[in-house]
Amino acid sequence: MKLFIVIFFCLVYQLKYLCNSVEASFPSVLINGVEHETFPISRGDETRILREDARIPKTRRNKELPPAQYTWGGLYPRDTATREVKSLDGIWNFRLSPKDDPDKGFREEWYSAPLASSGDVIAMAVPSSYNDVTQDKDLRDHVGWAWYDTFFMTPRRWLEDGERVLVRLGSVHYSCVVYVNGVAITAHEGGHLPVLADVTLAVKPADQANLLTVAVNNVLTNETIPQGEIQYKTDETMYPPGYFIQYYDFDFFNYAGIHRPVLLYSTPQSYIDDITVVTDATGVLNFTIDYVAAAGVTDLSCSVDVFDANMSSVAHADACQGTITISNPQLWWPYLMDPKPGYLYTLRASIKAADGSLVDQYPIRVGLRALSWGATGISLNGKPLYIRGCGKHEDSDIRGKGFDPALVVKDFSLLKWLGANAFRTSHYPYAEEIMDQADAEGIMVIDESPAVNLRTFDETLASRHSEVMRELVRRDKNRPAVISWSLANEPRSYQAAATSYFANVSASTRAADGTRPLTAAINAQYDVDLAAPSLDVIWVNRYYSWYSDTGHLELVQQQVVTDLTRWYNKYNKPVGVSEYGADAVPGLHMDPAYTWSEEYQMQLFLGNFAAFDELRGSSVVFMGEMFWNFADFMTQQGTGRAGGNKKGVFTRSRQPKPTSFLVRDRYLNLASGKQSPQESCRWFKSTP
Ligand code: BDP
Repeated sequence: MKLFIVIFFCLVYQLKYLCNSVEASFPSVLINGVEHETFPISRGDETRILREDARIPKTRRNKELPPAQYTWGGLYPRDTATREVKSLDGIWNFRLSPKDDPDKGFREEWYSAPLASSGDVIAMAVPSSYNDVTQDKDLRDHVGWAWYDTFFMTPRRWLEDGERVLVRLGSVHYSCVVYVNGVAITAHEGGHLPVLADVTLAVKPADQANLLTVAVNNVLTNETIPQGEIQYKTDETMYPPGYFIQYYDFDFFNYAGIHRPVLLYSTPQSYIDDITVVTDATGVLNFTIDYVAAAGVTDLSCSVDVFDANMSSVAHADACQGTITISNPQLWWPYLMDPKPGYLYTLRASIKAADGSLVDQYPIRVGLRALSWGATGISLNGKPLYIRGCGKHEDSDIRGKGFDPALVVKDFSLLKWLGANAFRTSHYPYAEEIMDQADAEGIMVIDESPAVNLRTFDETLASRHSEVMRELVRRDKNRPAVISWSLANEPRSYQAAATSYFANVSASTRAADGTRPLTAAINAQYDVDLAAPSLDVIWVNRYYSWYSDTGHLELVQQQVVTDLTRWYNKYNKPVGVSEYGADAVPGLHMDPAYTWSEEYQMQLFLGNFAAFDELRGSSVVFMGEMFWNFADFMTQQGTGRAGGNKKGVFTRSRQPKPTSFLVRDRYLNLASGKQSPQESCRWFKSTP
């Protein structure tokens, strides 16, 4: 009874709290030619807005910026015969703009001189999220603008040779303005995808240092992807004046900052802008080289050389677009599907001047493989695929979402230890360095957009979403590991507007790349979801015995089988489970299994395994299983989260929970086909 009363009061309190939070609506501003809700900085009833010229200072208004820079991060910077790369990673200077005065840095022009000259700075690691690197709660929970700066030198030979000079930030979350020597060079919206700034005209002579300033804003609104909302707490009896929070309902911490490497690099004035490769499983490789010719340059020509893994030349063509055939092709195979998984050729594209001299050269790694899908499932090189994988996060202690090569190596090592052949980039595009590793290790990727937990659907959001998909496709289109584009995770796809929304985003994504099936990780029920008709294959997130029928592990098998069979019968498209799982606090043991214990997590996995085996033996085209999650990860604070989400089969520091051994046993058996997966794990099942 006491408990009941407590719960009742909690509910009443919660309702009141929700009613107090109003969704303010703000005038919009133009950022990069796109209308945006402005960042609210005061109470809902006396809203001030960031002026357009506060975002993009007068010195360089957005209308002067070349539009291509907003959507194309360019080819990944690599050292080649014609290009050079310098890392700008390290420890930069950093300052937050006060939460209640977010435009201070713009008003006071913090970008016009070193940050240290306009106030106090702290040291900040780049790349890293800024949230967890100090003991400061305000920094961890900051909402609004943060400022970074550092100095760089431009190598003399780049300037003497008249090279283009570029700065590329692998990802900045969420939106940013990049300045060099006080001039706003570019702005980008959206974390998880690269930001490219052509700084050729802004850099100083080689013997003078250049100031690179990056202003970063982590605010999410209903028009950003992912969505969020600034909520004002207007009851001044309960909240200080002007109090607001950043609301978001996705289940991972909204880490912010410069998350991926920052690279300074050069290219010639005429340069290779993009390369597109489409292969099959017979050694045929179609290629297109897009280049940009410098003013006045007319007669450039292209050639392509293909090298095997030992860098021996295996094919050559003189064309900007065409087909080459590689004899005795070594195909790209996923891990445990071939003794040499992840075999990569190198395709080196060159552009040459009329006299035959080399102008620009750029290599990409290419895997020869053919992907097909249809009513019977997904096949690679003519062999049916069964996906054994998981959802992941870019997440670790201290760094948050900051790129860390040691973590990448560890995670691939663990994925292979598990016997996994795939992961989904839940819930946003991962670093290119991670994707490179997936290509090289033969780990397939379902490449997901940042559209996590979409709450509303309209044309503005659909066009932004399509733009993000085009950016993602352009970045990852040549990767053999990418076997599918995931448009979204758990959209509210039961809303009527979801039908045209997903038809629209699917059509534009298919137009960008028709060589991979489209999907989404759906949590709506099969009879109300409106996204699936626009998808090629259907993945669903299902938490039986965790978020529904909690504690009733005996129901898992039946419920998963019933649910997936319904989806399949309705659409006759391949179906799979993209998420299932249970939180387990490392070291918490309770037998018989009880929620949050390691035993409960294990039993829940076993129930799902049994369901998957039943589905595999049925008429359902069941394409695979992906547990949630690879490792424990940080979330926003909440009563349902104990120091973050604990659904990892590894801890956040990548140590195994017992469930990881069950997965390993199953995945290795599935891969080898030696022992039926039903037979494996028998020793653990509570009912013999
Ligand atoms: C799913 C979400 C995922 C969450 C997971 C959970 O897709 O982001 O972390 O639930 O609750 O619905 O653990």
